[in-house]
Amino acid sequence: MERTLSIIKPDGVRQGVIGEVIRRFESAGIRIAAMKMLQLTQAEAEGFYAVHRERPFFESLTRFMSSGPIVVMVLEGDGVIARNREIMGATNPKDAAPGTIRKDFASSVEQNVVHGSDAPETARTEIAYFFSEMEICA
Ligand code: IDP
Repeated sequence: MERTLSIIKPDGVRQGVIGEVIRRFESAGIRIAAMKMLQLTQAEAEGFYAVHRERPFFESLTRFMSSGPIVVMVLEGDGVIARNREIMGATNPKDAAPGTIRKDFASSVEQNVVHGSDAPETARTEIAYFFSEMEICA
């Protein structure tokens, strides 16, 4: 069974769409195997997004990601990495398909409500960034 890391970003929490985002995952038959709410420091956000450190938006992105509480979840299901990214929609809400979370709730390419791992190896690293194996429910 595949696992992926999902984050409801600070803009999603501020908009009050935690429940709506979770509803979309559960309606798609995706199981939530772990969940918690926390606020990242900027250093922790930089650690999480380390692959983007050379990008021009890195400073702004990590400031945004540490600007308020987030909800982090481990999602589980067959092909959940790709299915989660379909439910999320394209990074830029302007390019996101109708009915996706980003199309419906994102305000910009940066403030785009949700994060989802993009591949099995990234999923493993990202899950381990937030959860110990004991915190993940079988
Ligand atoms: P993804 O979240 O759809 O996988 P990535 O390209 O991995 O997209 O980018 C990570 C995050 O960085 C995005 O979700 C978004 O918040 C932010 N980001 C990506 N591209 C830009 C940009 O051009 N300007 C500002 N922020 C960006």
